[in-house]
Amino acid sequence: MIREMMSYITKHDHEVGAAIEREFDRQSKHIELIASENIVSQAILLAAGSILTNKYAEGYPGKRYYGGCEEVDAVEIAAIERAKKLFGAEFVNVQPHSGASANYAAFMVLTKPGDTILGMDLGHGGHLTHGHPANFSGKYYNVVAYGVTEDTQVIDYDNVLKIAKECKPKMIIAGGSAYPRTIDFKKFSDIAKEVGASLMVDMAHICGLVATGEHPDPMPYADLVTSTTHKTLRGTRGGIILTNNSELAKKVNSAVFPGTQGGPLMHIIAAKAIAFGEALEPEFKVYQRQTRDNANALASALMDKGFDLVSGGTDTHLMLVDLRKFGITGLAMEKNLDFVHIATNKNMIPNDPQPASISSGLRIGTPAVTTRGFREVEMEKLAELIYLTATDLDAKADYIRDEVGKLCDRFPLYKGY
Ligand code: DSN
Repeated sequence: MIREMMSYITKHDHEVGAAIEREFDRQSKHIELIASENIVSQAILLAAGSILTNKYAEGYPGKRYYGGCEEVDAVEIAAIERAKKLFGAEFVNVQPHSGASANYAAFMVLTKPGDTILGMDLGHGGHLTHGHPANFSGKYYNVVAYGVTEDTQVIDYDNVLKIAKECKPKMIIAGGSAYPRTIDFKKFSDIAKEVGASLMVDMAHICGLVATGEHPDPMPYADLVTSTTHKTLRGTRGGIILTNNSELAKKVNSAVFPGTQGGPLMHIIAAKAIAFGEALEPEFKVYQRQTRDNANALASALMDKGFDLVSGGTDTHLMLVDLRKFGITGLAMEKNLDFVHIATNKNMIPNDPQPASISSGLRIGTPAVTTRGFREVEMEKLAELIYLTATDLDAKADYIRDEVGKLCDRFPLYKGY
């Protein structure tokens, strides 16, 4: 099916189709360790490429600004009901185009421009939309940041409380994009209550783990929870907002449409509905457990090879390698791994002496390789290949590429495509 779709596109538009075919080849023959990426099912791919892209449906099910919305209503209702069940949420908005769009709408609900917000520093594992100066969140808000401790490199909740008491934020944000440890949402909620702030949780990275109980659930504690749908959740690229508060739910709907978006992407909402359906299957829990077990195995194997990991390990699907001991930057390591067909990304470590464009860290995650079928024994092999890349690339590049090729052949991207 995928092969036929690609050759159809190439016949119709060679420039674009050939690029898609080359990208399919890259994904098939390279090992994907970028913590925020995954591999969706063929049903999700087909729904995302379906004729629902033809439809305008501004508004919400039963209250649209266009005719002919009966079937897209059915699709959006399915997505909402499945997401409610999956996350134990009373209200879900499935229209945000992305995690950043979901966060933008959540900010509109819980804050006004000029308010003080307290989020995790990007350099300590936070996210661009949690107050970075180059993002809307940093431009329109008075941003105060918390980080991790100097020694244990985990969130110090007493310090978060101290900062919150000093800056009296309107909203506190919990969650990040490179924090490898469990987040205590109850502690964040207690802090928010103590200083009279709202609590927004961005669970984009850990969404799949939360859905299956592999990470504590933010729903009982947060005013609003935002997420992407394409990371550990293994769905199409997109965003969602969840809440158990009916008043906030109405405001969320207005903030998404017409507040920050126009017509929803109904083909993407259909693909999200399928992803939520897949995540409700028992197999998904096994997958999330294995993703964590693999991360744990890879973290241990890397530490055995002498690598330092920020916070000394992981509780989730990702880890952050501090490369300084090996005398190589994050940028150089990312490029060297790419050269041997392993995809990762450079990442700042806490108090990084390097600028973000170079970085001293490498972020590694196991969602995509676990989807392909990799298990603990393959994590040992990956640790060996990463170690050789860091220490002996010139002599070992051919060996590493061969080993990557063998793994990719044993665990195909799509079976019987
Ligand atoms: N860019 C995403 C990540 O890689 O974590 C976060 O939005």
